[in-house]
Amino acid sequence: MPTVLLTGFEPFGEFKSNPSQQIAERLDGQTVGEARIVGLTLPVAFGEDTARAFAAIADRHPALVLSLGLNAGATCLEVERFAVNLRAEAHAEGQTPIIADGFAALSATLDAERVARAIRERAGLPAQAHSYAGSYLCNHILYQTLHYAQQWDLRYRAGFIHLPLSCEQAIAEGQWHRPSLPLDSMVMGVRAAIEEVTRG
Ligand code: PCA
Repeated sequence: MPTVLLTGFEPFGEFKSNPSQQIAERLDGQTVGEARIVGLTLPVAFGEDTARAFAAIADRHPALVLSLGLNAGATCLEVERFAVNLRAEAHAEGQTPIIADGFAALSATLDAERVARAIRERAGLPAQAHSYAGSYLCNHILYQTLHYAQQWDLRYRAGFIHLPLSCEQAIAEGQWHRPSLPLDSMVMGVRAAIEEVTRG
């Protein structure tokens, strides 16, 4: 049975929770379609995220590394097409390359359009393919997992889904003026995404 490494992030910035962490924890140990899920929470810190993710990749040999993160303000699930070779610290000016002499952008090794359609049609949730994952930790983990696979000739696929706030979080954290989706629904959306990528 193939393994899917499903990563989420710890809370960061103004947020006290992160739906990506909650979903990775919720699906940890479960079977989705034909795949066994290993859920992993990553720190929102450049270098610490990859240290933890690379150790899990070496240990678990996943067929798919699907990373999740929060994009407060997103109106739907955003399946990222690209990661760019740029990183910006929170509240700092300027951007630097993630990998010196690395490709300017790497394409997620899943079909973002197909995954977004599967989330809409099978989970009944709004989702769209999206250009790229920004220049903070979410972009960093996607770029790094794609680069690591290339560098070591590993055969896993890698992708990223940005999530809106959960409704529960929006209410608990005074964020009700921003768009949100129920956490249970987003769990179904992520399950649909995993099924779509891992089925034959
Ligand atoms: N979202 C941030 C980092 C962690 C997270 O959940 C991002 O979009 O980069």
